[in-house]
Amino acid sequence: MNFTRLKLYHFPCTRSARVKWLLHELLGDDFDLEVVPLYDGAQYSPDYLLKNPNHNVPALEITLENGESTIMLESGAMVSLLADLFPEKRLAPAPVAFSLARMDYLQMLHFGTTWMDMMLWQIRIHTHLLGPDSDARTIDRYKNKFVQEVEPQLSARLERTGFICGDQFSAVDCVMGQNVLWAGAYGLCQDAIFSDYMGRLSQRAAFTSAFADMGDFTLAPPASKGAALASHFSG
Ligand SMILES: N[C@@H](CCC(=O)N[C@@H](CS)C(=O)NCC(=O)O)C(=O)O
Repeated sequence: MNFTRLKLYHFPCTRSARVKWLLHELLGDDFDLEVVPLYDGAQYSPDYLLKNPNHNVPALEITLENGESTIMLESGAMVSLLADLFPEKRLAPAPVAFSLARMDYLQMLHFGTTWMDMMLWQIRIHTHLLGPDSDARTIDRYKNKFVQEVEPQLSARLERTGFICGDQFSAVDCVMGQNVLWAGAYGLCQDAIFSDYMGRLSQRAAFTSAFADMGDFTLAPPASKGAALASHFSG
């Protein structure tokens, strides 16, 4: 079975930008995009909850060749699947026999979408989304952990090679690039090594396309909507 069309449910600069960026790398503009206005609470509409009970973006709608469609959730899984589906684009080491390159690629893809993501998410919700439930100690704890444990690991890689998994751009960089932008918005990843990395990434046409909507994003929901969303918005 193959697929005939892809549609991404997206909100600017969020985790769905990882997938949007990779789709631009793989398909140019030949995919569908629907913005889900998160700060209006559109992710809680009954229609959207049927697609994604986790009320978040990204969601990837995959139209199959028999005309049916299916929905995939989780940005890390999407990046992994999509990069493998287009081997000719060479954005992922092939999943064949054991290879150190594939091992490292999967490790960093999951590190970016789980461990790093968890810290950035805690910092984000406690800084901008939880209102009176926010806890400054949680922000400090995860900022310190990020600076002491995550940044040195990424820096060490970027001192050796131009991209996270070597001298060649890979799908992992769509995750890490978005994470570094996210971290930067919270005062992290400030060393020159990260701005140089972002400089290299931002030269890519697909990066420009993926973040062309950056101006539509604000870190905090508009004040009028923030309080209503705070009780259930997950970041
Ligand atoms: N683990 C999920 C997390 C997705 C996620 O939480 N997305 C946020 C934006 S970055 C969202 O849509 N939040 C809206 C909400 O929870 O109401 C993934 O990586 O796809």
